[in-house]
Amino acid sequence: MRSVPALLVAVSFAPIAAAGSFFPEHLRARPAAVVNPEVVLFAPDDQSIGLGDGRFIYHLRSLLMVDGDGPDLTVYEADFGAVEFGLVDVLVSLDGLSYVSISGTMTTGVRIAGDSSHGSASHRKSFDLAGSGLSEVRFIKLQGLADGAAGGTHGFDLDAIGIINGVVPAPGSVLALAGLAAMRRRRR
Ligand SMILES: [Ca+2]
Ligand SMILES: [Ca+2]
Repeated sequence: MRSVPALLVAVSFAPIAAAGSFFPEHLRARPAAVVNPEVVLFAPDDQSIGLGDGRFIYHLRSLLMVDGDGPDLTVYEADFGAVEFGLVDVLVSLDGLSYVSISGTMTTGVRIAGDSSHGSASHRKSFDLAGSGLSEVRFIKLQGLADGAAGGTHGFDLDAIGIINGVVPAPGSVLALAGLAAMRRRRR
C-alpha cells in the first residue's frame, strides 16, 4: 500500500485586526426611562441625555479598547450649558462583571475623526486605561452622580463616547478568511 505524503500547511492564527478609533454602536444597559438610547451612540451630534443618577453601559462586542499611547477614551458632553464632568464616573471592564473607575485619569479631550460637530473643547475629556490594571476592555460604564432620574438635562449631559485606541477587524479580513477556506477545499 502506498503511503500518502503528508502535506504540512503552516497557517498563522495571529489576530487579524488593526488598531483604530471608533464610536461605539451598542449598549448593554441604559436607564429604564430612556426611550431613545441611540442618542448616546455613534459620533457626537448635539443630541444628548441627562444621566441624573442613572447609567449607560456601552458594549464593544467583538471590538476592544486597549491601553495605547496617551488617553484611550474621549467622553463628549453636550456642548452647551455647564461643564459637568464632576457628575459622571467613567468605569471600564473586560468581563462585564467587575468595573474599575478611570475618572482619575481625566485630561484634555482628544479629538477623534468624525467628531467635528462637537464644538466646545471644554465639554469633552479624555481618559486613560493606564493604571486601571486592565490592558484591554470591552465594556464602558458612565455612571451619573447627580440626584434624580436620567432624562432631559439632569446632571451630566451625555452626547457620545469615542474609542481612541481600539482594536478593530482589519478591512478585508473576512475576505482573507473566505479565501483561506476556499484554498483548503481545493487541496482536498
Ligand atoms: Ca493609554
Ligand atoms: Ca449624541
